[in-house]
Amino acid sequence: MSKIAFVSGATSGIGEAVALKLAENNYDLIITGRRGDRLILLEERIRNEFKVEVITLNFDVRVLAEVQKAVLGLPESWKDIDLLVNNAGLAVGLSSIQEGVIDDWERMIDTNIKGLLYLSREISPLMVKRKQGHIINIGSIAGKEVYPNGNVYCGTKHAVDAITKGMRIDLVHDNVKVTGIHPGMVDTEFSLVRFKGDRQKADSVYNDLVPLYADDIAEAVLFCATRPASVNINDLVIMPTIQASATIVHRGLKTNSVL
Ligand code: NDP
Ligand code: 8X3
Repeated sequence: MSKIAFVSGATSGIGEAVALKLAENNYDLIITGRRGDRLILLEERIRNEFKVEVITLNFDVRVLAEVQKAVLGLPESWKDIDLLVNNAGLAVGLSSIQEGVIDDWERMIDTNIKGLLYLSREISPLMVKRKQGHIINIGSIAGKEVYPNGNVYCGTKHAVDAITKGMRIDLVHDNVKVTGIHPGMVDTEFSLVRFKGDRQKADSVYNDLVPLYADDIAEAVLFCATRPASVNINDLVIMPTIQASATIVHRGLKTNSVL
């Protein structure tokens, strides 16, 4: 029987790559996000390329009632979720604390912390009931270090790191694994979202370097999800080779690009 994975934020970037990777490896999938048109396209692609079942759930992780309705409304057999990948998240803006935009802060806190909590609150009891399951939280190097003007985004990802550790303690007696994966720079729509659609600014983040690609993180998710029952990967920090820390990046010609 196929395992069931629930992937939040599957409409682009890391979440989309994770969904495709898991489908390729025979997981049935629940894919979620706000952009319904993209969910439908991904659903079609997965159905065409892989012989697995797919359900799409179109909701905003910031809205508790929507999260509850989405999970509660799943067909009973789909509630046996084996793997939850808490991936939906974003950075909005890059400014000092004294010039910060309150609405940007709220979007990050509501999505990265509260959204992850809402989904975990709804899905972890289903795992506890079955005494099996695995939650993988996508944190960030920004949850391990802090960088200039990253204040609130870094705060939300530090919270994800702490919540991940707390979840592991709470769920250990019920045989539910909890893993944190913390990437450095990944070339996705992340910077386009952070810079509010400014393509030039977003592209400049990945200029002259070889970043991580979403598929690199998807590989790591698959690795963590497929360890033996007796093994859990607690924490993974994954960086592009050219990035030594949140702020130290070697920029040079893109000689290794796989694109
Ligand atoms: P993308 O912008 O490509 O993808 C973000 C995903 O999150 C989209 O599918 C988006 O879907 C979803 N999402 C955002 N807000 C909401 C919301 N309110 N409700 C539901 N879904 C939402 O970025 P990445 O793939 O890079 O980001 C994925 C995760 O990886 C994030 O948690 C990010 O913080 C983390 N990360 C990214 C890094 C990077 O360098 N790219 C590095 C380290 C961590 P939609 O808009 O359709 O709702
Ligand atoms: C995304 C990576 O370095 O922009 O989490 O914070 S970074």
